[in-house]
Order: sequence, then C-alpha cells, then structure tokens
Amino acid sequence: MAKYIRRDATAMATWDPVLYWYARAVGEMQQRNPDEDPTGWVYQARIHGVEKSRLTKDTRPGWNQCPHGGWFFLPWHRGYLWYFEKIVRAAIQQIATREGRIAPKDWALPYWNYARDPAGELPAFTSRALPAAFREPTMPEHPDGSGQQVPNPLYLPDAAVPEKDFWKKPHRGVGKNSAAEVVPYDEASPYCAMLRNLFSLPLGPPVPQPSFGSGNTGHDMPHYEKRGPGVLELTPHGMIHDGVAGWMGEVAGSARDPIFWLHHANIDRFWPAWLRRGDGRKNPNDQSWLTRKYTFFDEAGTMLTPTTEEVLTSAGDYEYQSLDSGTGEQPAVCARQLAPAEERVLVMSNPGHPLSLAGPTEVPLEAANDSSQTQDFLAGGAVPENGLILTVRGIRSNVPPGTPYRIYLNPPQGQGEGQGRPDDAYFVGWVSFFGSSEGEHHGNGDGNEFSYDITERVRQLQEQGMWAEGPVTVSLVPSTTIPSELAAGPHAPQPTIDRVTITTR
Ligand SMILES: [Cu+2]
Repeated sequence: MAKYIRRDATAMATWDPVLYWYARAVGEMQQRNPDEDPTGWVYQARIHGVEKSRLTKDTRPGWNQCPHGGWFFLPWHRGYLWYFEKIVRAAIQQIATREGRIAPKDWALPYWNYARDPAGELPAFTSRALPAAFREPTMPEHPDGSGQQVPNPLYLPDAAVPEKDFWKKPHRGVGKNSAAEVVPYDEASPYCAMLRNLFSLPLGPPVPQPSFGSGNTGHDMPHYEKRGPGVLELTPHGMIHDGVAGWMGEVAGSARDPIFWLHHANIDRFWPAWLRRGDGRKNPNDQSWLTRKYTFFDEAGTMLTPTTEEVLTSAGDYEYQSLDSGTGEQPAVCARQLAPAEERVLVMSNPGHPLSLAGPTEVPLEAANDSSQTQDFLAGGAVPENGLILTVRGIRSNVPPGTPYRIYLNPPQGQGEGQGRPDDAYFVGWVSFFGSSEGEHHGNGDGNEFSYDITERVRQLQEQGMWAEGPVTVSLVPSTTIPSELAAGPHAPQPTIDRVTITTR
C-alpha cells in the first residue's frame, strides 16, 4: 500500500486542505534564498530551466537540467517531482509547527486532470480550465476557511507583459485565469499517446509511429531536442504549456508557475496508466537509460544523484487516486507525427523571410524544383511511392502566443479564417511553441520543428473529391482564439515560422 495518494485537483473544493497547504508551502518556499537555498521556490524552478540572464552568470549546482525531446523526459521529471513533493511536505510541517496548527503529514502533490471532461459542450467549469485555487488572487488565512483573505501564492495574473519585463512580472497568458478551457479537448487528451506501444524509437529517419516516451537519445540528456518529442510530450504536454502560456509557455520559467507541478503530476500519471495497458508496453531496459544520473535536492537541501533505476524504485511510495479518469479512454483526433529528417523537397513556402502567424494564416506552397514528382504533385496531388511528409520549421515567438496552432492541408479558400476543428478533413497536426521562444537558451535557436505524414490525408481528400486543383496551400490556425484586446494591443506576441515544406523520402 502506497504511503501517499496523489489526488485529482479538478475534483476538489477550491480550498481543499491539499490545495490550501500547497499554497502555504509555495509562499514559504518563495521566502527562501533563490540562489543559496536549494529548497527555495526559484532555486527549484531553476533546476528545470534558468532565464537567459542567469544562464552563464552566477549559476548554481543542479540548475538548467530538464531534458525534453528524449527518453529521459519522463524519468527526469518523475524524480524532479518526487523530491519537490518531499520539500513541500516538510515546508507544510514547518508552517504548522510555527503556527501551532495541525497539517496533514501525508500531503501529496495533486494532479491537474485536464482530460477528465469529454469534448463537446462545456459545463460551467471544465477540467481544462485552471483549477479555481490557481485563478483567485486571494485565499483564506486559515485552513478551515476563516480569517482574512490573504494573497494567494498559487495565483499569477493573466496579463500581456512587455517582452523586456517577461521575467520581472509573474504572469500567464491573457484570459487564462477564466473558467474557460486553456486548450480544447483534442489538445489536452493523452488518447493518441496511449495508443503507442513503444516507449522510445531510435532517433533517425522518420518513422510512422513515434513513441510514447520520446526518442532514444542514448546517454545524452538533451535540454531541448527538437527532433525527439514523442506523442505524449507534444500532446498533451507541450499543448498545456502553450495553453497556459506566460511563464508556463517557456521551458526556462514554467516551473515558477505553481500549476507546472500539477501538470507534470498528470503527465507522470499517464506513465503507469500506459504501462498497465499491456500489449507490449514496457520501460526500456537499456543500460544507458537505467544508469543515467540526475541531480536533485532533498528537503534538507542535500544534493543527491539518483539514477533512472533508483528514481523508479525510490519514487514508489505514492499512488494516483485514479489511473482511469482522464487517461485517454475518450477518443481524440490523432496527428500522424513523425521525427523530422532530411528528405527530398517537393514544394515549399517562400523562404525569404519569417512568416508571421499573428492570426489564422494561409501559406501558399511553390515548386522547389522541376522534378516530375513535384510537377505531378502540384498538377493533381499525385502521391509519390514513398509518401508525403509535411514539415513546419523555424517555429518561434518572442513571448508565448498563448495557444498551439493547428495545421490544415489545402483547405478551401477562406477556411483558415474560420474556426478549424481537429476532426476537419483537412487537419494534419499541431505546431507547439513550448521551448521555442527567443528568451529560451540551450541552442534551440533554430526554433521548433514538427513533421507529419500526410500520405493518407492527400489520398482521402482525393477519394472524396475534396482535393482542390491549383496552388497548394497550408493553413495555420490558432487552436484557441487569441483575445482581440491582446492581438490589437502593444504587447501582442509575435509568433513566426521560417518555412513549410512537403517532402518525400
Ligand atoms: Cu513540462
């Protein structure tokens, strides 16, 4: 029997003791020295990533470690959460002792079960909105709800912040502190990730079914490897980061938003839920995965260097309230995600300058050469024998735009202006900005990149008589509408892409 139960935050009262004590502990940790105390709030967040100004200056042990785009994504974040949970639990007891209160000794990190509510008509509150305790500027002074209202450490304002103040002003994306969903169901659901039965595939040429746990990167723990995100790491992981935006939208700052930890608890929950499905689903047993060492700190501030194997065994003292609810039973639309690779380019957008994605954007594609494959594809959508791959390259934004974008292939004119849906016949996949912003670091200056297999998509459109003759276009449409006051305001985010290509192998 597990010692600690991690519970569903979307099924709790606003100030359930779990959330009340979490808020108090966050406030306590925020008082600690960000540079000297490894149990402090900002020190803990900097273990995930540091802001650019501190990247090479005044660094501290254990900072800037989070691996994305590789098979250490899940085990590293599991260890990170587990030690953080111990620090919070200890902080709660400190506060309780000081104030002469009784606090739960078995406090465990709750999870944000965003895919709990089905798609379609939304209830007044949806699981895909931030839990109420994160949206309210104040909280009750005492755990029983009595006393004054005091500032709530779980709250970050949702505001448009000038780029130069990005790290100075805690914030989320505009409109994200409402009871509306931060992203629609298909972006929030792990359904497609749970279907994959391989943990990792070797990085390399495109493969038709990317893995659950991101790509095999050997011993390397890439901080942000654009080639390797598996299905789970993109959907829902990156989508939720995009959807909350502000600090959550950047690798460097995301762990400073208290919702980060509940988001990653939910991502961690999908892992045992996935293993339980069987049918070949298992963890890697490669030594390079099992013996990789990480650097974390315990509640006394002592540095520890557990391996993946040790993280998997020592972090066995908790269980999730449910491995069913919101873990992908309800179907979602799946994209045919690929790991990008070099291929033969058929058509591409004009590469002269970055293309603005300020709103829904139609991108015309032109012949990249005069090969017969290119001519045949442009003339009538002829599919080469080795299939077709659509790639969006150089995805970046000065600050997180507040939404992922959906990619549609050759939709009828004007489609890009309307509200696209992922079950649309022209839907191809997603563009995510998490890890792409200018304020980011660690050598991902090329921006993000995503590839999708569109072979079947083109064939289906042709069979249904929906493939329009003439110029081929791709539409990029925000998954959630960008609030007009933000789009028209002085601090509107500036998302751009370098290029869209359609290639064959
Ligand atoms: Cu994350």
